[in-house]
Formats: sequence, C-alpha cells, structure tokens
Amino acid sequence: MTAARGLVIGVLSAGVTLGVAHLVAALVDPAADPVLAVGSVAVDLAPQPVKAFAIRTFGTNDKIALLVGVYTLLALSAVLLGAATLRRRRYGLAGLAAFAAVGVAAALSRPTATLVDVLPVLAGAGIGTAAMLVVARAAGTVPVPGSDRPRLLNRRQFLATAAGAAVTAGATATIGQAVGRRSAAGARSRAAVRIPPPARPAPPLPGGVAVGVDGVSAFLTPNRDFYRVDTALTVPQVDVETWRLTLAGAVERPRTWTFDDLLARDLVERDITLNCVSNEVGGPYIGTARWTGVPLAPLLREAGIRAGQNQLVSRSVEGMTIGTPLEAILDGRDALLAVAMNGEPLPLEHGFPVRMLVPGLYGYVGACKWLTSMRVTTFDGFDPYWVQRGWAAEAPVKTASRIDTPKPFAQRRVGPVMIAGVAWAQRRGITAVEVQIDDGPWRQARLADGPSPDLWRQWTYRWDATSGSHTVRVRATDATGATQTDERAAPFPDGATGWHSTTVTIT
Ligand SMILES: Nc1nc2c(c(=O)[nH]1)N[C@H]1C(S)=C(S)[C@@H](COP(=O)(O)O)O[C@H]1N2
Ligand SMILES: [Mo]
Repeated sequence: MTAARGLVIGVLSAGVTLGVAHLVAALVDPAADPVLAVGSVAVDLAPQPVKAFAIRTFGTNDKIALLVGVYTLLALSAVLLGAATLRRRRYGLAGLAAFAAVGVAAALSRPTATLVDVLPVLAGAGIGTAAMLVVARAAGTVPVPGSDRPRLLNRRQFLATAAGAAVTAGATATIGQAVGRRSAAGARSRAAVRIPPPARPAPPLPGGVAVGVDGVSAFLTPNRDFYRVDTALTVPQVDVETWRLTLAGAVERPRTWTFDDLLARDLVERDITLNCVSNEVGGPYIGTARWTGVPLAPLLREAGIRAGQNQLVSRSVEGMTIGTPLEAILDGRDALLAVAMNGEPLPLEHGFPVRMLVPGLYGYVGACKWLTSMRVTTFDGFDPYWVQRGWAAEAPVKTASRIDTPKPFAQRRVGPVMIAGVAWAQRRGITAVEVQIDDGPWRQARLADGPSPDLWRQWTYRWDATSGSHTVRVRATDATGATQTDERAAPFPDGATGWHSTTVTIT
C-alpha cells in the first residue's frame, strides 16, 4: 500500500516535470530538454574507455542506449522520492529541487546555452512540485481498526488526482513532441535549398572501381547508409536564412558569409572517402560520397592568414570544436566546405547546411558538421573538444584494409571462394593488397581501379578453399611503399592499427 502510493506519487510527479519541461523546451530550444541536457553532459564528461565501449557496443545506437540509461535512473529515483514524500513532504521537495539543480546546471553547461535554457527545467520542476503535493495530499490514509494496513482516506479523490497528473504528463510530452517536429526548422530549410550545378564536376568514375562481388561495400555509400558519429543527442536544426559562417582569428580581413554567398562561388564536386578515428580494425565507420562544396583554401587566402599560425578551429552550431592543421587545408588537396552529399543538400545528420571535409584526415580533425565559425590560430593557442579529452591534435588517416566478404564465421563449399573488401590510405593511395590464408604465404589480391588517392580501393582474391576452418587475413600497402603494421593498437588516441582477419568454415 505504502509502496504503491509512493510509486504513484514519484512516477507521476517525475512524469509531469519531464512532460512540461519537454513542452517548454520544444518552444524555446529543443536541446534544453533536461533529459537531453543531462545526457549531453554525460557524453562530454564520460571517460575515454566508457565512450569507446559505448561506440563499440551500441554503435550508431549509442545515443539511444544513453537515453534509456538516463530514463531508467530517473524512474528509479522517482520511486524512491515518492516513498520519501509520503514520509515527509520536505524530502520530496528537497529531492525535486536537487534534480532541478542538476537540470539547470546541465542546461547552462552546454557551450551554446543562453539563460532561456533554464526555463524548461524551472517550469517542469514548478508544475511537477505542484503535482507531487496534490497527489501526495490525496494519498492520505486512515488506520483500519484491527489491521496494520491503513486505507485511503478518499480513494476516489486519489484516483482522480493521479489520473489528472498522468494526463498532464502524457499530454505535455505528446504536444511537446508534436511542436518539436513542426518546428523542425532544418528539415524545412533543407527542403527549400537548391544547390547549383558544380563549376567543376567530379571526374567520371572508371567502371572498374567496383569489383562487383556480393557483400562488398558499395563504392559510393548511399546517404542513408553512411555512418554517423557525433556527440549531438538531437540533430541540430539550422535555417539557412539566418545561418552565417564567420572566419576570424589571426586573419587580416575577417569575413562573414551567408549560405547564398557560398553558393555564389564556384562549386567543385569530388569523390572523397571519410572515416572515423574510433573505427576498430574491420569496423564500419567509413564511407565514400560524392561531395559538392566550396574550396576552402581560397577563402582562407582571401582573408589573409597572419604569420605563425598553424591551426584552423571550426565550431559547429551546437558548440563542437574541431582543429585542423592549416597546412593540410592549404597544400593543394580538395579541402571543402561541403554543401551537398551524393547530389542532395547535406542530410541533417551529416551537417546541414555546411560541413568541412579535408581528405586524408579523420573526421574529428577535419570534418566539422553544422559548421558556423572558423578561427585561425595555433595548436598551442587552443585545444579543441577531442584534444581536451586526450585524442591526438593531428591525426592523418592510417593505411588500413578490411575484408567485407566472407563475413566472420561464414560457411562455404570446397572450391573457389571470392574474398573481397576495401583498403584505404587517403592522400597516399593504395598500391597493393595481400591476402594470407592461415599461416600460408601472402598473396597479391587483384586491385580494382583507384582513380584518386583520396578514395578507398576495392580488391578481390580468388581462393581455392580446402575443407576445414581457416583464418583469412588482409594487409595493404600505400604509395609510400609502407605496408600496414600488424601491431594491434586501439583507436585511442590517433586511430587503430592491425590486420583485419576473419574465420571461415569450408565443408
Ligand atoms: N559538429 C560536429 N561535427 C562532427 C562531429 C561531432 O561530434 N559534432 N564528429 C566528427 C567525427 S568524430 C566524425 S568521424 C565525422 C563523422 O561524420 P558523419 O557523421 O557525417 O559520418 O564528423 C565529425 N564532425
Ligand atoms: Mo570520428
């Protein structure tokens, strides 16, 4: 009886608090929803091994896993708080105040926070407190003579207030959800955007870039299949009408561009492979797209970079900072401010309206999404987000290769088996891929066409498979003549190394 009343009080007052907060957040700033704000702080504060574990275990679902965790903790605390409230009102009040304080701190700690971001928590906590007091008052009991189980003073009143609180929680959360969808400024803005045809289209891809073997990744990754890695719990919603890009710091002529200013420049189109430093050996966080964008180097040169600078710090609308060596941008490679991906405006998840792209660098040092400002500085002068967390300040892509087929533990028949996959060494290019079966000699794989060093390269190896369980290994060599090391390294702090292998059963 007591436990049940405590549960009802706790869960309903928490529900009203979060529902109201969600609705107010939808109106002022969706990212100020306290659950998301606390989740974001958890993302930012999580120690490196925890982050690595989350990316490894949950992959692109890491955000969902995090939110499930936050909600579970909240539900447990709510039940305890409800029980405490029955004992003494002030325990409940103190508990809610403590949660509100955490929510306010989280909302304000976001890099782009303003004072209105405390409104959702305050409104939620205020109305949630009222709900708690009303339901707790209606939960009063009287002793039953001859029994140690008291009964509700007014059962109907208790049920009515509880139902009222439940409806409030459900309605505010639902309306908040609907408002949030309707105010999806980014989606609306993206639908209205027209990207002009590139002045310099991508050179046509030779037919031979794809080996045409089942199970090998598509040479150009469709947008919906392109991996997504970022710290944003809600996808930033940018309206190009109000969006601006600034260039400041150690430059002679700081600049500001609108989206149309950028589109008015000559656009280039390039096929470029992008991968994540968090990718494990054999992992999925790599893809290739046809990007359209504004060449970045001329923008910097026009602004006049002052002497002695070596880092460009990009900042996104939600406060991510990414540091790129100026030298990498200026050395003639296709460093872009990308506005389109595979022929459509950048998908919201991939940085709409503008992201940076620097071939040869892992995403965390060259591919800022939802870009809004760039600052010329030095590596000594500023540590961007991931560098503050111990990752390397400079991180060129390491030469690597992956077996796409057969999949691990596949079963095949004795006879010819096609082994195939991809290899990459952006900026250098792949010149050889070798395959080893068990402890046999390394054999040359057949390479598909490799039209640019900034692209991954497919390969195949036709194996005359004999019965038994076999280990297949792959290693690549890049155009500097360096062969991929077999020394295993974890992704932290500057990218994984080691040979990818897979086990196949032949019958
Ligand atoms: N604003 C922002 N940009 C970001 C990130 C981020 O967390 N926030 N993650 C970076 C990382 S680690 C990678 S690997 C690439 C991934 O880009 P994608 O999600 O389009 O594949 O984006 C980079 N740009
Ligand atoms: Mo990454």
